[in-house]
Amino acid sequence: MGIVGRLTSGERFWRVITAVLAGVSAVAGSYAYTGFSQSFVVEPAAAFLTENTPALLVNTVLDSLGSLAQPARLATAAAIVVAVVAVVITILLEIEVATGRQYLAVPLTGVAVWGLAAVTTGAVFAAAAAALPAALVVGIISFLGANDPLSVRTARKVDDRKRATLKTGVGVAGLAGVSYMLGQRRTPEGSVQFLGGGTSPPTEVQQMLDSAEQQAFDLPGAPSLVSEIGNFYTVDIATVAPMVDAKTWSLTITGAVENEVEISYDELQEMEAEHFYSTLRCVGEDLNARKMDNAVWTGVPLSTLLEEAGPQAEEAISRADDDYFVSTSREELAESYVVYGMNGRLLPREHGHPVRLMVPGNWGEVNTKWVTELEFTDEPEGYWENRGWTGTGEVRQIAKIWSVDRSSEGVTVGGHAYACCADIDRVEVSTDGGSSWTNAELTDPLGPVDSWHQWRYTFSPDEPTDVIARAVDADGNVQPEMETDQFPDGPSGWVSRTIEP
Ligand SMILES: Nc1nc2c(c(=O)[nH]1)N[C@H]1C(S)=C(S)[C@@H](COP(=O)(O)O)O[C@H]1N2
Ligand SMILES: [Mo]
Repeated sequence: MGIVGRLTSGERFWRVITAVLAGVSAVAGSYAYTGFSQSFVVEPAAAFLTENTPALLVNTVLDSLGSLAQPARLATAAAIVVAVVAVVITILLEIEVATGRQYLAVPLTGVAVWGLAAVTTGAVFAAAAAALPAALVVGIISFLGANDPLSVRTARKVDDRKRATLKTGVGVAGLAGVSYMLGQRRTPEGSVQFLGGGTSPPTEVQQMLDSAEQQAFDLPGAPSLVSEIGNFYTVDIATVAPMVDAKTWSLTITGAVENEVEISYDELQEMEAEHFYSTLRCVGEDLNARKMDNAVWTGVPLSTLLEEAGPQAEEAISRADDDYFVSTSREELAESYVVYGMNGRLLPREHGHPVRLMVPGNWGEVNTKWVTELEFTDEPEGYWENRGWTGTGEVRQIAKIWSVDRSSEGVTVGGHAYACCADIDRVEVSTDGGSSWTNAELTDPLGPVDSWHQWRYTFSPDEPTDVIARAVDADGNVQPEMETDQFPDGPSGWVSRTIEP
């Protein structure tokens, strides 16, 4: 039995290819079943990359990729997942040889891939969609290769393995193609139900979506006036977004209140709801980053519930299923919403399904997702505040430069501008280092307040020119020039970009 546990380099090579094919089929199977959702095995890796890509790389490489940035990130994340799975299966195949038990790697692969997928995505059942194809590929290649690890190997043995692997490779390519099509149909945009259970958004929301679309500028590489659900940024303290069941969910209003209030999802649906545009922006983003988006939200004014509760304190801590918590003033909560709809659909899991808070005008972090409790107290605290941030309260006004487009008329520079409270009055552009300013073209306000605008400016530079943009709000406040980091209360400064002739 001296031969057990040793492989020739040829055999080892084909086993590594087997493992890679199994990795690819794990990703394909998972995508076919989950689409691009939080349960997709690539999603945790993608989320990790999003959170941990150095700002420098995001600003230089990813920004220059424009709309390809997201696919590039996904492709990298998919490659990482395939690599991790392949390494694990390679080890399992070695164990199979070492123990001399043919097909041992098949169940081991199933268990290992299932475990990895379940732990990273939190979706225990969906993880099987990754595990089964991976185990199957390992099994098929072993079977077709009829590779008996106990027998004396010859060149022919390697050939068998090679032929089996190549044949299966063709099958895996086919599986990947079919899975891609299946998964596309299941991506959140397609799978999250419409509000009211119909086959399209409620009429009022549809009108809001249409009117935004009509007013929007076409800015290549930048979102429209309403961000698509799959492209709307997310920021989470948890690697995997919690999965909260609407049936068992409730929101309680506790602490310093006259009456404790508890409301279920069904009760919330019975209440008078409003549809409104509202922009979210993350305090932790880089100045010109993409953590700012806009949607049409559907929810119930919190004031109704607050009247019932009778708060006795000036602040409340909202708490969530992922143990996130943040404080908001009573005044601001009275203007807030308990939201269960986004762009005419049920709130997607990654944005807080079943219910989140929307506190108009405030930094993203106070808009608690998966919210379960509102505790009134005179001792406010927050997850990020405990870590030194002061990211509650009004969002800083900002004009982003997100799009550069060339046409016969010249170069069109454009982007989005947002001021939380007094709305945007104008976006000014300078091409001479800030000595003179010209008004950019600006989209009309979408709603009464709290919604971004798009701006654009076309010119014909004859040398490389720095374009600077700044927002001015309706009270005449000019976006300050002074540059600061995002920590602790959000980035400030003017965004500029060098435009080649
Ligand atoms: N429960 C919970 N709510 C949360 C967060 C979180 O990690 N957990 N992140 C906050 C932050 S920092 C931001 S910027 C917004 C982002 O909302 P979005 O993911 O829907 O874009 O959610 C906020 N609400
Ligand atoms: Mo944030």
